[in-house]
Amino acid sequence: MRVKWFLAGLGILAVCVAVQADPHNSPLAVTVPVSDDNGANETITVPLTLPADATPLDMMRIPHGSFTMGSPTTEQHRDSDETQHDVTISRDFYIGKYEVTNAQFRAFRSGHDSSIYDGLILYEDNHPVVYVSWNDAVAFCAWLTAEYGSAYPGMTFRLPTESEWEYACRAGTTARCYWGEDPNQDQACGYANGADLTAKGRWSNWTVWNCSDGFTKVARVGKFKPNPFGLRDMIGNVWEWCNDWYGTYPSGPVADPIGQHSGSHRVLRGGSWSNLPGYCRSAARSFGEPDDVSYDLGFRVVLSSRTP
Ligand SMILES: [Ca+2]
Ligand SMILES: [Ca+2]
Repeated sequence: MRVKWFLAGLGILAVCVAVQADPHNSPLAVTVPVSDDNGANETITVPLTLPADATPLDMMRIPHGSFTMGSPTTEQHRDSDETQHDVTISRDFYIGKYEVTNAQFRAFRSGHDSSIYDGLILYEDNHPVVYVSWNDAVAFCAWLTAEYGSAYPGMTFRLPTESEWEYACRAGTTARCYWGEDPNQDQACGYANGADLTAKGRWSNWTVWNCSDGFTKVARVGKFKPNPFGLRDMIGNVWEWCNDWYGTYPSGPVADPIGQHSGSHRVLRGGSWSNLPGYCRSAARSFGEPDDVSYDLGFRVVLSSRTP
């Protein structure tokens, strides 16, 4: 099922139907704790066997804390599923500095092909991997844990929860995007690869930002300025699968939420190079079925002592 991640050129939203189960707000299971009072900005590199010049699988330590998830009702391009609520992330965790790349994913599944879009190749080593389903992303995380997990006792690789993703994306910011409100959509191009004037040069009917980011299609990961945590491409480039089933947010404060108990669609975050600019926001939500694949759906991984 195609959902909210369609081309900038369509200019309309599909009707989204998702199972709306009761919110599940109970604390997560705890395994071996991570020190919670230091180590912020620490980076570890998972020692994948990669081609020369391939971007490493760097993981950045994100300090625990609290934030307001969702968007205010006044936010430009807001959707109704972004109800604001306070979230506590109670433990530090690591998250990929970059989106998972083709080379990294091919260390797991050597034949993976991220294909082409309108004649433009998407399969370079340092392009973000695409044409990966939620199931594929979960399989990659399980493989990482099996192959490399012994180096990180008590922790496993997995997809971020939706709240971890937004906490990491915002990095303490509260505006529409981590570079600011950007009401005229002319500041984004240094920070994110979105649908921009470069892309409009090829697809003239697209709705785009009022700036040129230099990339018609996916960019190699890490080409844009980081957010305040040092993470790249959280907004834009490719949508990122999260662990959660999609559903309605809780209305009150929660700690370490993990989304719905069950559902039919998994959460996608961050917007993409081909998306309507309104989806390239910290609070914007989308979703897809667990076996959906597309030219702009990818992911990044978390290393954590918590198991959602
Ligand atoms: Ca672009
Ligand atoms: Ca992204």
